[in-house]
Amino acid sequence: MTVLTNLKYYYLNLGTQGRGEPSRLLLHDANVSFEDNRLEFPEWMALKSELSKEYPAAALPLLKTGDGEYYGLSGPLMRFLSHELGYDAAGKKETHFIDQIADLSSDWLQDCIRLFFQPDQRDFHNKVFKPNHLGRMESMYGYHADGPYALVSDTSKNITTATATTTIDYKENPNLSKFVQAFEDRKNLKEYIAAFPKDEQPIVIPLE
Ligand SMILES: N[C@@H](CCC(=O)N[C@@H](CS)C(=O)NCC(=O)O)C(=O)O
Repeated sequence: MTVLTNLKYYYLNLGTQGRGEPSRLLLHDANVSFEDNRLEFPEWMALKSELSKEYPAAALPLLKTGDGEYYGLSGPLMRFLSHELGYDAAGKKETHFIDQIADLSSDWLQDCIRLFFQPDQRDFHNKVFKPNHLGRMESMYGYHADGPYALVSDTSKNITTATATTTIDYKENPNLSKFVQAFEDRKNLKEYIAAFPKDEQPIVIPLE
């Protein structure tokens, strides 16, 4: 078991948007303290060239543990942390179900991230991609009808879904609504989520 002490977490300075927030939420949920480094792009480029040997994946998010090891990329890092923190699903079938949600969440996030670079595509995104992603999640979170969590009982891998960069119409998506409410009420997350900025604007990254 890796000792999760003296943790240094790295992601771009994108507020709650992008791929950085799920692991932050997981660490907060587990009450694990960490140094939260929100990097400007040039800072990341400097770190990236410094780490080229130790961390060939060379992308964020990234966690450095107290023993000097690097663990990165949103899905693999969530799986690693979930395992180390004892949040794993109980069996193969449950693990597979959660993995499917993680995969769909990643697709959703990627479509949202594309909008950082192509904000003019937002109408198309809202009309075509967003309903598709919402429909998939609504179906996954409705499968175990006793919800509110993906597997009924709570497990951290729900966290990826909770932070997809979008707004949700809760009337149209009752299963997701139930999940988000339960998630936001979690003991160690309540205060943290309540302090999220209320006026966060969609990220726009101009192409050089
Ligand atoms: N599939 C990876 C994607 C990683 C990725 O592309 N991260 C972006 C930030 S969201 C990044 O590091 N961009 C800067 C770079 O590639 O140097 C994940 O889910 O973490």
